[in-house]
Amino acid sequence: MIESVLVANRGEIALRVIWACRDLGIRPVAVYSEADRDSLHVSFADEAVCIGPGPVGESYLNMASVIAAAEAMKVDAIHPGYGLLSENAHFAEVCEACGLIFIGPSPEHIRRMGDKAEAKKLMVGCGLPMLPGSPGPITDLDEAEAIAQSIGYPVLLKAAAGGGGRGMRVVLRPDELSKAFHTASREADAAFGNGEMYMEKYLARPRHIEVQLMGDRHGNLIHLGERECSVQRKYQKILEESPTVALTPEQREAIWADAVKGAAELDYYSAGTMEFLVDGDGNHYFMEMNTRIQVEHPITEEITLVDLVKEQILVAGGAPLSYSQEDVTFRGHAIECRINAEDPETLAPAPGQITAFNVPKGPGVRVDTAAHEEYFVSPFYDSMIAKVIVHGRDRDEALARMRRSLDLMVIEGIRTNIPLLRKVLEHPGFVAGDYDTHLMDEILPNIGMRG
Ligand code: MV4
Repeated sequence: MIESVLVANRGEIALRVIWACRDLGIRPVAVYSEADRDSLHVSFADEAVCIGPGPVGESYLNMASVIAAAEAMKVDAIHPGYGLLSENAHFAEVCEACGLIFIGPSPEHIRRMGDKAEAKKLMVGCGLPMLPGSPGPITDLDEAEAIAQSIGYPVLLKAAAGGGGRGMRVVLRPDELSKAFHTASREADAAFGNGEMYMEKYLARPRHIEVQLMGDRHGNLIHLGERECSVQRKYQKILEESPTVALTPEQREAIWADAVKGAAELDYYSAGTMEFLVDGDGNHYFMEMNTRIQVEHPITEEITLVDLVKEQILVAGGAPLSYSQEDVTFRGHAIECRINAEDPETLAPAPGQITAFNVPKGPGVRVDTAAHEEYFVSPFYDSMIAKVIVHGRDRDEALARMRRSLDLMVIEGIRTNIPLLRKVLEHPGFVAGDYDTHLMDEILPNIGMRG
Protein backbone atom coordinates (compact mmCIF):
# COMPACT_ATOMS: atom_id res chain seq x y z
CA MET A 1 0.00 0.00 0.00
CA ILE A 2 1.27 3.38 -1.03
CA GLU A 3 0.54 6.15 1.50
CA SER A 4 2.67 8.96 0.08
CA VAL A 5 3.92 9.87 -3.37
CA LEU A 6 6.68 12.20 -4.51
CA VAL A 7 5.51 13.95 -7.67
CA ALA A 8 8.72 14.22 -9.71
CA ASN A 9 7.37 16.60 -12.32
CA ARG A 10 5.92 20.08 -12.83
CA GLY A 11 3.09 21.87 -14.64
CA GLU A 12 -0.25 20.30 -15.47
CA ILE A 13 0.90 16.68 -15.10
CA ALA A 14 2.18 17.34 -11.57
CA LEU A 15 -1.29 18.67 -10.70
CA ARG A 16 -2.92 15.69 -12.44
CA VAL A 17 -0.90 13.29 -10.25
CA ILE A 18 -1.74 15.32 -7.14
CA TRP A 19 -5.49 15.06 -7.94
CA ALA A 20 -5.16 11.27 -8.28
CA CYS A 21 -3.35 11.11 -4.92
CA ARG A 22 -6.14 13.14 -3.30
CA ASP A 23 -8.80 10.82 -4.74
CA LEU A 24 -6.94 7.89 -3.20
CA GLY A 25 -6.32 9.52 0.19
CA ILE A 26 -2.57 9.51 -0.50
CA ARG A 27 -0.20 12.27 0.69
CA PRO A 28 1.27 14.08 -2.35
CA VAL A 29 4.69 15.69 -1.99
CA ALA A 30 5.94 18.10 -4.67
CA VAL A 31 9.43 18.91 -5.86
CA TYR A 32 10.12 22.23 -7.55
CA SER A 33 12.87 24.28 -9.11
CA GLU A 34 13.71 27.83 -8.05
CA ALA A 35 11.81 29.02 -11.15
CA ASP A 36 8.68 27.14 -9.98
CA ARG A 37 8.52 28.48 -6.40
CA ASP A 38 5.07 30.01 -6.91
CA SER A 39 3.66 27.14 -8.97
CA LEU A 40 0.29 25.54 -8.27
CA HIS A 41 1.80 22.07 -7.87
CA VAL A 42 3.74 23.45 -4.92
CA SER A 43 0.65 24.98 -3.27
CA PHE A 44 -1.60 21.98 -3.85
CA ALA A 45 0.79 19.33 -2.50
CA ASP A 46 0.95 18.64 1.25
CA GLU A 47 4.63 19.47 1.28
CA ALA A 48 7.19 20.62 -1.26
CA VAL A 49 10.95 20.42 -1.61
CA CYS A 50 13.13 22.73 -3.70
CA ILE A 51 15.49 20.57 -5.75
CA GLY A 52 17.62 23.17 -7.52
CA PRO A 53 17.80 25.98 -10.08
CA GLY A 54 15.51 26.47 -13.08
CA PRO A 55 17.33 24.45 -15.76
CA VAL A 56 15.96 20.88 -15.75
CA GLY A 57 19.45 19.36 -15.68
CA GLU A 58 20.00 20.99 -12.29
CA SER A 59 16.57 20.20 -10.83
CA TYR A 60 13.86 17.95 -12.31
CA LEU A 61 16.41 15.78 -14.17
CA ASN A 62 18.84 15.65 -11.26
CA MET A 63 18.29 12.12 -9.97
CA ALA A 64 20.31 12.64 -6.80
CA SER A 65 18.21 15.67 -5.81
CA VAL A 66 14.93 13.93 -6.57
CA ILE A 67 15.90 10.80 -4.63
CA ALA A 68 17.20 12.91 -1.73
CA ALA A 69 13.84 14.73 -1.59
CA ALA A 70 11.99 11.40 -1.57
CA GLU A 71 14.13 10.12 1.28
CA ALA A 72 13.88 13.32 3.30
CA MET A 73 10.08 13.35 2.97
CA LYS A 74 9.85 9.60 3.68
CA VAL A 75 7.54 8.90 0.73
CA ASP A 76 6.71 5.37 -0.40
CA ALA A 77 6.73 5.98 -4.13
CA ILE A 78 7.72 8.35 -6.95
CA HIS A 79 5.49 9.31 -9.87
CA PRO A 80 7.62 10.64 -12.76
CA GLY A 81 4.75 11.97 -14.95
CA TYR A 82 5.75 12.20 -18.62
CA GLY A 83 9.00 13.52 -20.10
CA LEU A 84 11.83 14.30 -17.63
CA LEU A 85 12.77 11.06 -15.78
CA SER A 86 9.73 9.04 -16.84
CA GLU A 87 11.51 6.85 -19.40
CA ASN A 88 14.89 6.70 -17.70
CA ALA A 89 15.54 3.02 -16.89
CA HIS A 90 18.47 3.93 -14.66
CA PHE A 91 16.28 6.23 -12.57
CA ALA A 92 13.68 3.48 -12.12
CA GLU A 93 16.50 1.18 -10.99
CA VAL A 94 17.87 3.73 -8.52
CA CYS A 95 14.37 4.15 -7.05
CA GLU A 96 14.11 0.40 -6.51
CA ALA A 97 17.60 0.24 -5.01
CA CYS A 98 16.56 2.96 -2.53
CA GLY A 99 13.41 1.10 -1.54
CA LEU A 100 11.15 3.56 -3.37
CA ILE A 101 8.36 2.33 -5.63
CA PHE A 102 8.74 3.71 -9.16
CA ILE A 103 5.19 4.32 -10.43
CA GLY A 104 5.67 2.84 -13.86
CA PRO A 105 6.85 -0.41 -15.44
CA SER A 106 10.11 -2.21 -14.58
CA PRO A 107 13.52 -0.77 -15.51
CA GLU A 108 13.83 -3.70 -17.92
CA HIS A 109 10.60 -2.74 -19.73
CA ILE A 110 11.82 0.85 -20.07
CA ARG A 111 15.25 -0.20 -21.32
CA ARG A 112 14.00 -2.73 -23.86
CA MET A 113 11.37 -0.41 -25.35
CA GLY A 114 13.74 2.60 -25.22
CA ASP A 115 15.91 0.97 -27.87
CA LYS A 116 13.53 1.25 -30.83
CA ALA A 117 15.42 -1.27 -33.00
CA GLU A 118 15.43 -3.80 -30.15
CA ALA A 119 11.74 -3.11 -29.49
CA LYS A 120 10.87 -3.92 -33.11
CA LYS A 121 12.88 -7.14 -32.93
CA LEU A 122 10.96 -8.21 -29.83
CA MET A 123 7.59 -7.31 -31.30
CA VAL A 124 8.23 -9.01 -34.65
CA GLY A 125 9.12 -12.10 -32.64
CA CYS A 126 5.62 -12.28 -31.19
CA GLY A 127 3.95 -11.75 -34.54
CA LEU A 128 3.10 -8.04 -34.61
CA PRO A 129 2.79 -6.64 -38.14
CA MET A 130 5.83 -4.60 -39.14
CA LEU A 131 6.78 -2.50 -42.15
CA PRO A 132 9.53 -4.19 -44.18
CA GLY A 133 12.94 -3.08 -42.92
CA SER A 134 16.13 -4.02 -41.13
CA PRO A 135 15.69 -6.83 -38.60
CA GLY A 136 17.61 -4.80 -36.00
CA PRO A 137 20.25 -2.05 -35.91
CA ILE A 138 22.20 -1.57 -39.15
CA THR A 139 25.94 -2.08 -38.67
CA ASP A 140 27.36 -0.48 -41.81
CA LEU A 141 26.60 1.19 -45.12
CA ASP A 142 26.89 -2.08 -47.09
CA GLU A 143 24.13 -3.58 -44.98
CA ALA A 144 22.03 -0.41 -45.35
CA GLU A 145 22.38 -0.59 -49.14
CA ALA A 146 21.48 -4.26 -49.28
CA ILE A 147 18.35 -3.80 -47.13
CA ALA A 148 17.20 -0.68 -49.02
CA GLN A 149 17.66 -2.57 -52.28
CA SER A 150 15.56 -5.49 -51.06
CA ILE A 151 12.67 -3.47 -49.57
CA GLY A 152 12.75 -0.82 -52.32
CA TYR A 153 12.97 2.99 -52.12
CA PRO A 154 11.86 5.28 -50.55
CA VAL A 155 13.18 4.13 -47.17
CA LEU A 156 13.32 5.82 -43.80
CA LEU A 157 16.37 5.79 -41.53
CA LYS A 158 15.50 6.03 -37.84
CA ALA A 159 17.71 6.36 -34.77
CA ALA A 160 17.53 3.38 -32.39
CA ALA A 161 17.72 5.74 -29.43
CA GLY A 162 15.38 8.28 -31.04
CA GLY A 163 11.64 8.04 -31.10
CA GLY A 164 9.21 10.82 -31.73
CA GLY A 165 10.82 11.58 -35.08
CA ARG A 166 14.21 12.78 -33.87
CA GLY A 167 17.13 11.47 -35.93
CA MET A 168 14.95 10.45 -38.92
CA ARG A 169 15.93 10.67 -42.62
CA VAL A 170 13.82 9.91 -45.67
CA VAL A 171 15.95 8.42 -48.46
CA LEU A 172 14.32 8.62 -51.89
CA ARG A 173 17.08 7.21 -54.10
CA PRO A 174 20.12 4.90 -53.76
CA ASP A 175 22.59 7.76 -54.39
CA GLU A 176 21.28 9.61 -51.31
CA LEU A 177 21.75 6.71 -48.92
CA SER A 178 25.42 7.03 -48.03
CA LYS A 179 25.22 10.70 -47.00
CA ALA A 180 21.89 10.25 -45.19
CA PHE A 181 23.17 7.25 -43.26
CA HIS A 182 26.32 9.00 -42.07
CA THR A 183 24.78 12.36 -41.18
CA ALA A 184 21.76 10.80 -39.45
CA SER A 185 24.00 8.45 -37.49
CA ARG A 186 26.30 11.30 -36.45
CA GLU A 187 23.28 13.41 -35.44
CA ALA A 188 21.84 10.58 -33.38
CA ASP A 189 25.21 10.06 -31.71
CA ALA A 190 25.40 13.75 -30.83
CA ALA A 191 21.79 13.89 -29.58
CA PHE A 192 21.47 10.56 -27.75
CA GLY A 193 25.05 9.29 -27.34
CA ASN A 194 24.05 6.40 -29.59
CA GLY A 195 24.48 6.49 -33.37
CA GLU A 196 22.70 3.20 -34.08
CA MET A 197 20.23 3.38 -36.96
CA TYR A 198 17.54 1.06 -38.30
CA MET A 199 15.62 1.19 -41.56
CA GLU A 200 11.99 0.92 -42.63
CA LYS A 201 10.06 1.13 -45.84
CA TYR A 202 8.78 4.74 -46.00
CA LEU A 203 5.01 5.00 -45.86
CA ALA A 204 3.94 8.13 -47.77
CA ARG A 205 0.83 9.27 -45.88
CA PRO A 206 0.38 7.24 -42.71
CA ARG A 207 -1.88 7.86 -39.78
CA HIS A 208 -0.46 7.66 -36.27
CA ILE A 209 -2.78 5.59 -34.10
CA GLU A 210 -1.85 4.38 -30.63
CA VAL A 211 -3.42 1.97 -28.16
CA GLN A 212 -3.58 2.64 -24.40
CA LEU A 213 -2.60 -0.33 -22.25
CA MET A 214 -2.73 -0.94 -18.53
CA GLY A 215 -1.35 -3.94 -16.70
CA ASP A 216 -0.83 -5.06 -13.13
CA ARG A 217 1.84 -7.20 -11.47
CA HIS A 218 -0.42 -10.26 -11.42
CA GLY A 219 -0.42 -10.86 -15.17
CA ASN A 220 -3.61 -8.93 -15.97
CA LEU A 221 -3.35 -6.69 -19.00
CA ILE A 222 -6.08 -4.71 -20.77
CA HIS A 223 -6.35 -2.09 -23.50
CA LEU A 224 -8.41 1.09 -23.22
CA GLY A 225 -8.98 1.73 -26.87
CA GLU A 226 -7.04 3.75 -29.40
CA ARG A 227 -6.17 7.39 -29.93
CA GLU A 228 -5.81 9.08 -33.29
CA CYS A 229 -2.70 11.29 -33.10
CA SER A 230 -2.05 12.21 -36.74
CA VAL A 231 -2.38 15.97 -36.18
CA GLN A 232 1.25 16.80 -35.52
CA ARG A 233 3.81 19.36 -36.45
CA LYS A 234 7.53 18.80 -36.18
CA TYR A 235 6.61 15.44 -34.60
CA GLN A 236 4.80 17.19 -31.77
CA LYS A 237 1.18 16.16 -31.42
CA ILE A 238 -1.15 19.14 -31.16
CA LEU A 239 -4.59 17.54 -31.29
CA GLU A 240 -5.70 14.00 -30.47
CA GLU A 241 -9.06 12.28 -30.66
CA SER A 242 -10.62 9.00 -29.63
CA PRO A 243 -12.00 6.91 -31.19
CA THR A 244 -10.36 7.23 -34.62
CA VAL A 245 -12.66 7.43 -37.61
CA ALA A 246 -10.05 5.66 -39.76
CA LEU A 247 -10.67 2.07 -38.72
CA THR A 248 -13.52 -0.35 -39.36
CA PRO A 249 -14.74 -2.30 -36.32
CA GLU A 250 -12.68 -5.29 -37.50
CA GLN A 251 -9.52 -3.22 -37.98
CA ARG A 252 -10.04 -1.63 -34.58
CA GLU A 253 -10.34 -5.03 -32.88
CA ALA A 254 -7.18 -6.12 -34.71
CA ILE A 255 -5.03 -3.17 -33.59
CA TRP A 256 -6.27 -3.57 -29.99
CA ALA A 257 -5.51 -7.29 -30.03
CA ASP A 258 -1.99 -6.73 -31.41
CA ALA A 259 -1.22 -4.08 -28.79
CA VAL A 260 -2.27 -6.44 -25.99
CA LYS A 261 -0.36 -9.33 -27.57
CA GLY A 262 2.87 -7.30 -27.74
CA ALA A 263 2.62 -6.04 -24.16
CA ALA A 264 1.69 -9.50 -22.88
CA GLU A 265 4.88 -10.85 -24.48
CA LEU A 266 6.82 -8.44 -22.24
CA ASP A 267 4.76 -9.22 -19.10
CA TYR A 268 4.18 -5.49 -19.13
CA TYR A 269 2.64 -3.68 -16.18
CA SER A 270 1.55 -0.07 -15.42
CA ALA A 271 0.34 2.32 -18.14
CA GLY A 272 1.88 1.99 -21.59
CA THR A 273 1.13 2.91 -25.17
CA MET A 274 1.76 0.99 -28.37
CA GLU A 275 2.19 3.30 -31.36
CA PHE A 276 1.27 2.14 -34.84
CA LEU A 277 1.48 3.57 -38.33
CA VAL A 278 -1.70 2.92 -40.29
CA ASP A 279 -1.83 2.96 -44.10
CA GLY A 280 -4.70 4.05 -46.35
CA ASP A 281 -6.22 0.57 -46.29
CA GLY A 282 -6.38 0.46 -42.50
CA ASN A 283 -3.42 -1.92 -42.08
CA HIS A 284 -1.40 -1.19 -38.94
CA TYR A 285 2.32 -1.59 -38.36
CA PHE A 286 4.09 -1.53 -34.98
CA MET A 287 6.21 1.61 -34.60
CA GLU A 288 7.29 1.95 -30.96
CA MET A 289 6.10 1.61 -27.39
CA ASN A 290 6.01 4.36 -24.76
CA THR A 291 6.44 3.15 -21.20
CA ARG A 292 4.83 6.10 -19.40
CA ILE A 293 1.55 7.95 -18.96
CA GLN A 294 1.11 10.18 -22.03
CA VAL A 295 0.12 13.80 -22.45
CA GLU A 296 -3.04 12.74 -24.32
CA HIS A 297 -4.25 10.21 -21.71
CA PRO A 298 -7.31 12.36 -20.74
CA ILE A 299 -9.23 11.58 -23.96
CA THR A 300 -9.07 7.90 -23.03
CA GLU A 301 -10.21 8.74 -19.51
CA GLU A 302 -13.17 10.67 -20.89
CA ILE A 303 -14.47 7.89 -23.12
CA THR A 304 -13.78 4.99 -20.70
CA LEU A 305 -14.32 6.68 -17.28
CA VAL A 306 -11.10 4.96 -16.16
CA ASP A 307 -8.80 7.17 -14.08
CA LEU A 308 -5.49 6.10 -15.61
CA VAL A 309 -3.25 7.90 -13.12
CA LYS A 310 -5.14 6.50 -10.15
CA GLU A 311 -4.88 3.04 -11.69
CA GLN A 312 -1.12 3.49 -12.18
CA ILE A 313 -0.71 4.27 -8.48
CA LEU A 314 -2.91 1.36 -7.40
CA VAL A 315 -1.10 -1.26 -9.47
CA ALA A 316 2.29 0.15 -8.39
CA GLY A 317 1.18 -0.60 -4.83
CA GLY A 318 0.54 -4.21 -5.81
CA ALA A 319 -3.22 -4.09 -6.32
CA PRO A 320 -4.80 -6.05 -9.16
CA LEU A 321 -6.35 -4.00 -11.97
CA SER A 322 -9.74 -2.55 -10.98
CA TYR A 323 -11.13 -3.49 -14.41
CA SER A 324 -11.26 -6.56 -16.56
CA GLN A 325 -11.35 -6.09 -20.33
CA GLU A 326 -15.10 -6.73 -20.29
CA ASP A 327 -15.60 -3.95 -17.72
CA VAL A 328 -14.13 -1.36 -20.11
CA THR A 329 -16.77 0.24 -22.30
CA PHE A 330 -16.48 3.18 -24.64
CA ARG A 331 -18.90 6.05 -24.73
CA GLY A 332 -18.95 8.96 -27.13
CA HIS A 333 -16.04 10.89 -28.57
CA ALA A 334 -13.25 12.93 -26.97
CA ILE A 335 -10.80 15.47 -28.41
CA GLU A 336 -7.78 17.14 -26.84
CA CYS A 337 -6.10 20.34 -28.00
CA ARG A 338 -2.68 21.21 -26.63
CA ILE A 339 -2.32 24.93 -25.97
CA ASN A 340 1.30 26.00 -26.46
CA ALA A 341 2.97 29.32 -25.69
CA GLU A 342 4.45 29.87 -29.13
CA ASP A 343 4.70 32.31 -32.00
CA PRO A 344 1.85 31.57 -34.40
CA GLU A 345 4.09 32.48 -37.38
CA THR A 346 7.41 30.81 -36.61
CA LEU A 347 6.05 28.25 -34.09
CA ALA A 348 9.05 29.06 -31.90
CA PRO A 349 8.42 28.88 -28.14
CA ALA A 350 7.17 32.24 -26.82
CA PRO A 351 7.54 32.29 -23.03
CA GLY A 352 6.48 35.29 -20.98
CA GLN A 353 4.10 36.76 -18.45
CA ILE A 354 0.40 35.88 -18.73
CA THR A 355 -1.79 38.90 -17.92
CA ALA A 356 -5.26 37.39 -18.40
CA PHE A 357 -6.32 33.75 -18.33
CA ASN A 358 -9.81 32.34 -18.61
CA VAL A 359 -10.56 28.68 -19.18
CA PRO A 360 -13.63 27.36 -21.00
CA LYS A 361 -16.32 25.68 -18.94
CA GLY A 362 -19.66 23.99 -19.49
CA PRO A 363 -20.92 20.53 -20.45
CA GLY A 364 -18.27 18.10 -21.69
CA VAL A 365 -15.29 20.39 -21.10
CA ARG A 366 -12.19 19.63 -19.05
CA VAL A 367 -9.06 21.78 -18.88
CA ASP A 368 -5.84 20.35 -17.47
CA THR A 369 -3.48 23.22 -16.73
CA ALA A 370 -1.20 24.70 -14.10
CA ALA A 371 -1.42 28.18 -15.63
CA HIS A 372 -3.49 31.07 -14.23
CA GLU A 373 -3.95 34.82 -14.66
CA GLU A 374 -0.61 35.66 -13.05
CA TYR A 375 1.37 32.72 -14.42
CA PHE A 376 4.83 33.26 -15.90
CA VAL A 377 5.62 30.85 -18.74
CA SER A 378 9.26 30.06 -18.05
CA PRO A 379 11.73 29.66 -20.92
CA PHE A 380 13.27 26.72 -19.02
CA TYR A 381 10.41 24.33 -19.72
CA ASP A 382 8.14 22.90 -22.39
CA SER A 383 5.85 25.42 -24.05
CA MET A 384 2.64 23.42 -23.48
CA ILE A 385 0.64 25.38 -20.90
CA ALA A 386 -2.81 23.78 -21.05
CA LYS A 387 -4.81 20.91 -22.48
CA VAL A 388 -8.42 21.50 -23.48
CA ILE A 389 -10.30 18.21 -23.49
CA VAL A 390 -13.89 17.90 -24.68
CA HIS A 391 -16.28 14.98 -24.62
CA GLY A 392 -19.52 14.52 -26.54
CA ARG A 393 -21.99 11.84 -27.57
CA ASP A 394 -20.47 11.78 -31.02
CA ARG A 395 -17.66 13.43 -32.99
CA ASP A 396 -19.83 16.33 -34.18
CA GLU A 397 -20.83 17.22 -30.64
CA ALA A 398 -17.21 16.99 -29.49
CA LEU A 399 -16.09 19.22 -32.40
CA ALA A 400 -18.73 21.82 -31.56
CA ARG A 401 -17.67 21.78 -27.92
CA MET A 402 -14.01 22.19 -28.88
CA ARG A 403 -14.76 25.17 -31.14
CA ARG A 404 -16.80 26.77 -28.35
CA SER A 405 -14.04 26.05 -25.84
CA LEU A 406 -11.28 27.60 -27.95
CA ASP A 407 -13.49 30.64 -28.51
CA LEU A 408 -13.96 31.02 -24.75
CA MET A 409 -10.31 30.48 -23.90
CA VAL A 410 -8.63 33.80 -23.08
CA ILE A 411 -4.86 34.00 -22.75
CA GLU A 412 -3.33 37.46 -22.81
CA GLY A 413 0.26 38.64 -22.50
CA ILE A 414 1.77 35.79 -24.52
CA ARG A 415 1.24 34.32 -27.99
CA THR A 416 -0.31 30.88 -28.35
CA ASN A 417 -1.20 28.30 -30.99
CA ILE A 418 -4.96 28.79 -30.49
CA PRO A 419 -5.36 30.40 -33.97
CA LEU A 420 -3.64 27.36 -35.49
CA LEU A 421 -5.90 24.94 -33.59
CA ARG A 422 -8.93 26.87 -34.86
CA LYS A 423 -7.68 26.37 -38.42
CA VAL A 424 -7.39 22.63 -37.84
CA LEU A 425 -10.98 22.51 -36.53
CA GLU A 426 -12.18 24.31 -39.67
CA HIS A 427 -10.17 22.27 -42.18
CA PRO A 428 -12.59 20.30 -44.42
CA GLY A 429 -10.39 17.19 -44.39
CA PHE A 430 -10.16 17.26 -40.62
CA VAL A 431 -13.89 17.87 -40.21
CA ALA A 432 -14.59 14.92 -42.53
CA GLY A 433 -12.16 12.75 -40.57
CA ASP A 434 -10.20 12.32 -43.78
CA TYR A 435 -6.68 13.27 -42.75
CA ASP A 436 -3.23 11.82 -42.07
CA THR A 437 0.14 12.88 -40.65
CA HIS A 438 0.54 15.45 -43.45
CA LEU A 439 -2.56 17.48 -42.54
CA MET A 440 -0.40 20.15 -40.93
CA ASP A 441 1.68 20.52 -44.12
CA GLU A 442 -1.50 21.77 -45.80
CA ILE A 443 -2.44 24.10 -42.97
CA LEU A 444 1.09 25.50 -42.56
CA PRO A 445 2.62 24.97 -46.00
CA ASN A 446 5.71 27.09 -45.26
CA ILE A 447 6.88 25.03 -42.37
CA GLY A 448 8.62 21.69 -42.96
CA MET A 449 7.01 18.86 -41.05
CA ARG A 450 9.10 15.99 -42.32
CA GLY A 451 12.54 15.19 -40.99
C1 MV4 B 1 7.35 6.76 -40.39
C2 MV4 B 1 6.68 7.44 -41.43
C3 MV4 B 1 6.56 6.80 -42.64
N1 MV4 B 1 7.09 5.58 -42.81
N2 MV4 B 1 7.86 5.54 -40.61
C4 MV4 B 1 7.48 10.40 -37.31
C5 MV4 B 1 7.56 10.35 -35.85
C6 MV4 B 1 8.11 9.02 -35.49
N3 MV4 B 1 7.56 8.52 -34.28
C7 MV4 B 1 7.77 8.17 -36.67
N4 MV4 B 1 7.37 9.05 -37.71
C8 MV4 B 1 7.09 8.56 -38.94
N5 MV4 B 1 7.54 7.31 -39.20
C9 MV4 B 1 7.72 4.97 -41.82
N6 MV4 B 1 8.24 3.76 -42.03
C10 MV4 B 1 6.18 8.72 -41.17
C11 MV4 B 1 6.38 9.29 -39.94
C12 MV4 B 1 5.82 10.60 -39.77
C13 MV4 B 1 4.87 10.86 -38.79
C14 MV4 B 1 4.45 9.86 -37.92
C15 MV4 B 1 3.50 10.13 -36.95
C16 MV4 B 1 2.96 11.40 -36.88
C17 MV4 B 1 3.38 12.40 -37.71
C18 MV4 B 1 4.34 12.15 -38.68
C19 MV4 B 1 4.74 13.18 -39.54
C20 MV4 B 1 5.65 12.91 -40.50
C21 MV4 B 1 6.20 11.64 -40.60
